[in-house]
Amino acid sequence: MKYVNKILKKSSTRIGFLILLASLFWLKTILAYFIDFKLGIQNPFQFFIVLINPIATTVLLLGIPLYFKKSRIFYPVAFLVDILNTVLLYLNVIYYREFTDYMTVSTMTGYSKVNQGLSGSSLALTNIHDIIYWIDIIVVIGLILFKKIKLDHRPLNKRIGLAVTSSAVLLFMVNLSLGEMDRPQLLGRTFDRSYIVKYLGLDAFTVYDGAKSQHNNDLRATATKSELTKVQKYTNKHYAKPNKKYYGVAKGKNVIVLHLESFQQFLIGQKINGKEVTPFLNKLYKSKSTYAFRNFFHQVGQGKTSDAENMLETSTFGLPQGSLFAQLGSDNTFQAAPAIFKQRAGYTSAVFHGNIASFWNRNNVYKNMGYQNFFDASYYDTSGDRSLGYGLKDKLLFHDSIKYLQNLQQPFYVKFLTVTNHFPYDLDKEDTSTNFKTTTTDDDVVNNYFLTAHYLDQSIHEFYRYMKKSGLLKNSMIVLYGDHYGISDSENKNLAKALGKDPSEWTDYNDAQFQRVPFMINIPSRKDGFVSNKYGGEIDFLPTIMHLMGISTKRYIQFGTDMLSKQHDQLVAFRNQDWVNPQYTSIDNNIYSNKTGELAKLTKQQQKQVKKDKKQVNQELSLSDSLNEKNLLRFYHPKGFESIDPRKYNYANELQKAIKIEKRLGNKSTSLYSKNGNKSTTSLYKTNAPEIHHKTTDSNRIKITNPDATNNESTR
Ligand code: GP9
Ligand code: MN
Repeated sequence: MKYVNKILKKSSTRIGFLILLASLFWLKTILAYFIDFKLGIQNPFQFFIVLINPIATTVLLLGIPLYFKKSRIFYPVAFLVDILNTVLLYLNVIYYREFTDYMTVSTMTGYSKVNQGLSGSSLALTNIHDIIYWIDIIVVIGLILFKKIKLDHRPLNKRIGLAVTSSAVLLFMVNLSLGEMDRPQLLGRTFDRSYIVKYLGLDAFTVYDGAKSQHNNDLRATATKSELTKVQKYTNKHYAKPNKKYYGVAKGKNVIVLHLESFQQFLIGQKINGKEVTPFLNKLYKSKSTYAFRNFFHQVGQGKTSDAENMLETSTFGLPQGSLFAQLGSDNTFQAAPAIFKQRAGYTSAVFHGNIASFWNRNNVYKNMGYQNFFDASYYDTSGDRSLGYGLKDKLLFHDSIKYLQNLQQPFYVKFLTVTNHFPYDLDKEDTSTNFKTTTTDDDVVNNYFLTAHYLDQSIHEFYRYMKKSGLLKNSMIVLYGDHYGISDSENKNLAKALGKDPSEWTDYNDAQFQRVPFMINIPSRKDGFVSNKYGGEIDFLPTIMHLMGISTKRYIQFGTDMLSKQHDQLVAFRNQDWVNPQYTSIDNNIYSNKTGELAKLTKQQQKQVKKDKKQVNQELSLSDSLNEKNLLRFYHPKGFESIDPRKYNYANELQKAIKIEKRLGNKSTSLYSKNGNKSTTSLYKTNAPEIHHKTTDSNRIKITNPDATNNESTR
């Protein structure tokens, strides 16, 4: 009681009153963090950041009333700020219950295409404990009415306001640096909204998001159709017509994209201690049913996986900074693979990924792209040792996906996003195979990379065995690709050592050459496979695949060209404006000869060609940026393309929905399940994943959703 009286007395001064409001607001924010939101706190340091992150912005906001001398204004302003801030917190609590995500400014203002935000039905999401968000305000008002807290009418010195504001700013800077320490490039890359809330708090997230969407809106508002014409002029001229020999050879087949996380081309055929790192993929690479490319480059920027996905689905580039998925993906108009395949050839589409849906904003982007199904971490058991840093282990991802895959109508376009071969390449001992020993260099990243790549190879092999047994293989085209480098430039010298090369001779040129990733198109029904020397990159993926499927690309805006076409353009642009072509590699405008690996001595004629290439690289990157940043595709209506209404997409209860479709179609259903005489095919799947056979729930294990991204996140 004495203590309470003391607080009440202190609260009867203006500063004391603000401290009371601020402490109560801090307390309820923390309660929201732990009761309603899932921030995925991974270590004590993150716990500490979460505890302090509401302070700076609360002090900043509750410092505003200090600028008002008169108590008549001071107290109402203080309440207003506190109430508005509580409204923001509470709306997010309700929104989170429905969408497992935080409210963006465009959702609040009703601008968002993906979802309308809160509706009447959201009221159903209120909870009895929600009273904690409001009770403090009610109690404080009561205490004032009953004169337990007295109003302080003495005028305030304005300098106090300034002092409080500046301390809040300083505090925020400290908070931000702590966040960046744990999560480099936190704001630059915006992996996931939940990260910004975790490190900087809800207020900071809202302001940051508001500023970004204002910027996007400004850019879009200035957009004109003539800018679209410019883009179109370029892509029309650049179009490469299909090669008759390959056009439509995979018509009507399922398209199964296997995303090989952080997988570089040098792994193909690589032996360590006399053993192949990826024996199965090596076989596939050389198979007579595979069209493989040895000079295929990743072209991602800071958006890494999401940039690769964007290029694959749309044949437009990622952004010069940050991730297109995260920055524009919620509202942009896409004319992407799943929508095109559905509309032109009746394909069902699905993504299988054992990480949380909000990572890289996939939950929103996929809807705008027209993905019909998204099986994210919530569809899998990711507990205990079943998952690592970025989610469900690959062997389990494939194994546990069959029960969903088999109910989808064929032909389907599906994508499996693997995660185990991801920096820092952690793998549990139980998942390492006894007959493959990795290198023993001083660099554990390099040593472990071979182990996780080996594991990924086994996962793919198991999935292939299932595809063969279930009959899926012969009706499918399987496309495998590596999304980006796994070993960063800063570690390439250590890699060189592991590969028996001299690290002292390693140059920028070698770094660039190591940006090769696999691109293999395996069509088991074909016997005319090859390994091509043609140069290309991720931007070329979609036109190549479409032509194989027998779908013309002519009417779409795409920056890549079909790698099987005789007119294919072999100039490969990197996102930082470096480039390669079959003769040269340009790094920071230094031109290297691919023959010698040395700086090239160019004739006048060659100089002219190089200049032309450089111009084209800049042109295509900037046209792609203008297309995406200004959302120009909303003005473009290719023949027969029905625009996507993302609100019609919902990724809950996918299996039930698929079964309903099966039932409706009856004996016309083309799912694997129906084709198998309405019997499950899951028993055909054989995996040696130890996690299947035992159950462990070690709560100290790394939980998914909070990958520890440290030094490997630099981009080219
Ligand atoms: C996360 C996974 C990894 O879901 O796709 O993304 P990355 O860090 O490679 O961009
Ligand atoms: Mn990746």
